[in-house]
Amino acid sequence: MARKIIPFTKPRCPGIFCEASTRILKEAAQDGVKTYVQRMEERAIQPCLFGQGGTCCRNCSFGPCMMIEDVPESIGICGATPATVAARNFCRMVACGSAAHMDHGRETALTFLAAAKGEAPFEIKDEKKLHFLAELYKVKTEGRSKEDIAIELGEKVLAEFGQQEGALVMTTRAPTKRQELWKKLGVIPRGVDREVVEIMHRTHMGTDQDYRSLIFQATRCALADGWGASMIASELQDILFGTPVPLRAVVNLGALSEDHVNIVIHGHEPQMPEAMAMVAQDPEIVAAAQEVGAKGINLAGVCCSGNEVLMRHGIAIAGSFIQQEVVLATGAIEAMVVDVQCVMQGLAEVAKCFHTELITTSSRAMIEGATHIEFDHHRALEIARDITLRAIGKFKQRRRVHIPDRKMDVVAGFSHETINHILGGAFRASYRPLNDNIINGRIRGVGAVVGCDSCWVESGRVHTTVVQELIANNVLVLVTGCAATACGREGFLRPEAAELAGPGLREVCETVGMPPVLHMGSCVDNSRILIAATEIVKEGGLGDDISQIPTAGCAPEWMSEKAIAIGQYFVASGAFVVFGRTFPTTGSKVVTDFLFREIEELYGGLWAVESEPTKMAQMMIEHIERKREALGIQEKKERILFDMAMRREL
Ligand code: MSK
Repeated sequence: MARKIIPFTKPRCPGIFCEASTRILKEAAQDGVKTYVQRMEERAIQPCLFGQGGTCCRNCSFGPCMMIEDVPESIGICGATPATVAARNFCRMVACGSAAHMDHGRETALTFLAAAKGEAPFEIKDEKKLHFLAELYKVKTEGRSKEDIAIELGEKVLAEFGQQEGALVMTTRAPTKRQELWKKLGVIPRGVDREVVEIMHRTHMGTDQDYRSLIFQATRCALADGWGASMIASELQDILFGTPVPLRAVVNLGALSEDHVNIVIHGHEPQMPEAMAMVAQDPEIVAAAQEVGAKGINLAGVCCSGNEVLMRHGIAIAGSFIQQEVVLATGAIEAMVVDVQCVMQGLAEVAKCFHTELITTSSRAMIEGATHIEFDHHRALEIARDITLRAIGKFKQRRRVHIPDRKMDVVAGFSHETINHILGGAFRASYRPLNDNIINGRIRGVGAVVGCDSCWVESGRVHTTVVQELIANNVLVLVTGCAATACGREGFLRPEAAELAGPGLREVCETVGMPPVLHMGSCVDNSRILIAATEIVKEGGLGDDISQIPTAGCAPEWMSEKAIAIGQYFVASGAFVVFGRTFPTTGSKVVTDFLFREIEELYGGLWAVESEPTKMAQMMIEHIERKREALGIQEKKERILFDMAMRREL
């Protein structure tokens, strides 16, 4: 049956900044393929303002109760105020976002343990980090094999998920002053899962009704994410799959190959992608691909699965979150293999328009219309092999293929350990040069640009405008997630991008040969930014807490609940965090004022919202300059050029 032609008018959807993606979306529309662009156009109902501002309560069947804060009689039937409802909804977003990272962390710990016991086909790659974590978790290392150490470490880490009392071990990595503050405020997370359960309980009808108390628990939960589950995930993944070091790769649709079997991995947990990467090199598999007329297997990533394998193997990223349907619409994908988070349900319909097999691999994330092949880390390679052979079997069914000639070189994989080495050298790894350059003003500060890309803005442009403004003002930028991919597409992750930086930052980047925008990984790897900030504090000269160092963060195109959890743990760690376009509590001035102002008195960090990217960057720069002023380093010290007379005098 011929498919209906869907116009590509996009009055509501601003589309993607990347011209190649827009072209593919247009072609797909002409072929009757429906993507997020048409779904936006076809939606008869506009976003609900109550829902958007957080003042719609549907936690019991008295409601839904929609509220307007300035109208006195506009409260819930139970008496709940707009502030209570907005805080509850905010809490639930934090709980859901944190839970996603927590389940990711748990899955990683289970794989780690299985690998240590020889029950999964992965091995310990970073022994140094294993020993570091063992010491942190008080696991004896002397005279023990790495597997033995890893088993005890894995068990201790897993126990933290169900822990009821005490404190998560990773929180002890924060600056001492920050830990003391958290202790005083009572927000140190007691266990990973407990904090999510407590939010769900507190937000049940008729339970916690004080917005400050609710946000207190949201903070404890978010810290269990950033300084708990996410950090556990990043660190154990590094031990198992290798700590990233900078490597060259490419990003964007042009990474797909016309003469290879293209398999795209999409989602978040790196176990399946790692197994797929191992199998793709297997000579038998390559021979099987050649038998059907392909040159071999081309593995490419989407979203954070892509970031994970990009920074460990140099495997290309075909697209960010917003490009996931575009990748399929090239007609060049034999299989898209997905696990958890950020996988659009619309993929199933798009895949049906082509020969592509959409394969789900996690029982926690099933999609109607997809093939389900459950991933089991014990049989990781066997399953990866099955999936790859299925993809090979699809190669001859290809019809129209259009791979845009558009890809960009990137240098990715800046773990906080790498920053240590790249700035301090191989033998004297240290954050000292970074701190010194911040103190002398060559680098004004550090900005983090993270998070998703959005359908409500010209996707990618907001990220890159913020980044361009920051680096032009000598702010070193750290990126993760889909923001990193957007920056990669536009060439910001290359050392050559130093040309766009202000003179101070440019000088530093050119001296060490690094880009002014450092790719630090996936969503869980925002925990690497926490560690990098802590290292700056520990190195000295820039205060004794994260709230004092000249830093600011933003998620210009955020869309997921994980972004809210991430933002809240950064704020609770002392950072200034700006979100783009919308913020989920704006229906309540009371709660928004608390998060945008009062919270700074408690944690030294605060939230803000700003849609215009240049203004967003300026807000971050102003915050950075305020911090410099407070530290007494606001003036760039003049470089003294020694003439002969001065040298003689010396
Ligand atoms: S994948 S949470 S769209 S960054 Fe981590 Fe991208 Fe946002 Fe998902």
